[in-house]
Amino acid sequence: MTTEEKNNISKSSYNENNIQVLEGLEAVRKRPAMYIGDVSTRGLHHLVYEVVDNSIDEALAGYCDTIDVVIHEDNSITVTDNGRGIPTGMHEKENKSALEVVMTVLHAGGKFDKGSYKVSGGLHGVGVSCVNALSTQLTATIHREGKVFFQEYSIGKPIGGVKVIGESDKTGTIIHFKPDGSIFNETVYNFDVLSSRLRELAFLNKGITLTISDEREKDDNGNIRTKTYFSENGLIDFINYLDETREKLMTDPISIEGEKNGIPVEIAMQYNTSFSENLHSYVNNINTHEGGTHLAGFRRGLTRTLKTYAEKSGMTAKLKFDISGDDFREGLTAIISVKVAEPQFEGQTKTKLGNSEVMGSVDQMVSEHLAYYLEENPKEARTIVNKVILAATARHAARKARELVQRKNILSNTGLPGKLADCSEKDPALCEIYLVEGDSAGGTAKQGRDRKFQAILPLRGKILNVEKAMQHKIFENEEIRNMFTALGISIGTAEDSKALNLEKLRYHKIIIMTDADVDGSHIATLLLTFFYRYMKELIENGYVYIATPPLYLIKKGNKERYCWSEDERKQTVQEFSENGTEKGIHIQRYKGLGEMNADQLWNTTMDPQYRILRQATIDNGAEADRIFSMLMGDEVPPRREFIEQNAKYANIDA
Ligand code: 0RA
Repeated sequence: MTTEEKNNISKSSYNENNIQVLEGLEAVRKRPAMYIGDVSTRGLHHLVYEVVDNSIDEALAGYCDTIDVVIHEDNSITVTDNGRGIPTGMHEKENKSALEVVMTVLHAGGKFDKGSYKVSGGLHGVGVSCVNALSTQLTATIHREGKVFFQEYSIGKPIGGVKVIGESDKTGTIIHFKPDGSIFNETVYNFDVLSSRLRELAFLNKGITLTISDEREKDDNGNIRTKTYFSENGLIDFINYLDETREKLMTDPISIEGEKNGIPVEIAMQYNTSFSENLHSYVNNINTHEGGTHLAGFRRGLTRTLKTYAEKSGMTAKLKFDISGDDFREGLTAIISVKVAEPQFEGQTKTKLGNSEVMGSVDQMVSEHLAYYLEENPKEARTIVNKVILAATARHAARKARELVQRKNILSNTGLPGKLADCSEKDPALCEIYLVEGDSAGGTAKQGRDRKFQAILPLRGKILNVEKAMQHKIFENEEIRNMFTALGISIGTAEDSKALNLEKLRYHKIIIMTDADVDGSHIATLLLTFFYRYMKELIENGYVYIATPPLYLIKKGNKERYCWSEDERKQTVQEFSENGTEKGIHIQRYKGLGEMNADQLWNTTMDPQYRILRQATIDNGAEADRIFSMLMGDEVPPRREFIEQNAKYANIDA
């Protein structure tokens, strides 16, 4: 169904009788993925965002400054705000209370809000009625006009009318809902995922206090896990947060804020000594992963303004080669946030802004404000231009190195790396490649694999830390070149990674297999960082996985069992114990892949029937970016703290 068709349904259901109204929400239950993306953990979390977005709208309208989210023990959710409260009076057209209309009619959310246009509103902007349709139970409690109003619903249908259940001197809306387990295949909420979205919302909407608490997690004193987010300076704070472990080139980020041709534009940017570009763009608080016209406008304005300034300053007069657009963004961290009344989202994941009018607005905003900033801050301006010259010089060297490598490859005419043990199957959709730590484990994997569809590429020791290396070093690195060649993707720049030629990709499962120890997980992180920076599309398309070798083999007599966690180990030991004694139980801790023979490795880690693969996903691009730069950067304390707090990858939810 197209957006237009969806709008038609909502329009007709809005104007016509009850039966059609119910049909609207039936459609949501029939095809939930159409409305909230999917019915996996992503869709589950989406329900919370949908409700919170309504409160954010109320805050953006100027009536609300506090939003609380609670995860309850049964994985139901409460969202509370101190806004005006959803109106409860009679809605004439529908002949029922406005509250009931908001809660039961598709897309009815902003219908009464005449003055301000609705800017927030979830990835799909479907409204709280969708959440209602997909919940076994939902209650709305409204503090308004001195009273407390209440209505309850089940799978989108009201159970009784709106009741007055008390008096109140406050205003606000409290929505409590329990996602329907017959719709969602995952019903357990992840604190970190919600928490990081609320943090993002706090940065994107300064002045709002957002709190999340998790009643499932209590400390020894019975205190529940809670986090509160508030940002006074918005995007400037966001940039400082993202660049916490990077070495900054300016004392304060550049901040651009205003409205152009009726489009509110907010930008903050900072240069650092790293070599990567970290642009994050938002439309109506939604992360536009695939970019679009606002990002294009930013790039244009930035390039033109900096180029003009650099030429005028004479600093680039002696350069013997051209400066490319990319050079202006090396080591740049920037957030672009725009508000668009009727956004058109395009692209594979509907996260690319299509509205052409936005390009000019952002371009003009950047040009005007940045030109002014450069004139007013000559010291910072010189620093930026010097960074751009450095980037251009390095890129020039990198291109030479790359050309040399590619020429060598053509001359040697091998095609695939010598260390690759390829599979016989040719259909990429059926092929897997294991990237294995070390030649010895690589050898075992070669023996253990199913050579029909599993290829093995052993990697020697630690691969290059791409966070800290200049590009030409990356292209000269043999392990990295082998990976590109084996995957069938030509070596490109970080910029190219946004347009990888996935048709040439030779395997649709790329499986990182490292030892189950600290070094192993460091190598896995290095590889994930590499994919994140240079082949992000592979992660976005769900092609990247982490293998999980077992931690223990427990034997007693002829019984044996592999265990993947401490809990499993304890449970197995208990099970194998006889008369309360652990005598005769043998526990082997697998520290490395090398301790397993080929059969064991196949049985536990490579056989599709039994292995556990963890798929690498990016939930929150900005947060992933910060975490990678922290994990791979120079500062030890934040890294140690992160590793201590997170057993594995938090938002890079591998
Ligand atoms: C429509 C009109 C008015 C408030 C809201 C909607 C509203 C919706 C939500 C959803 C979550 N929290 C909310 N808070 C407010 C205001 C009508 C008026 O008082 O004039």
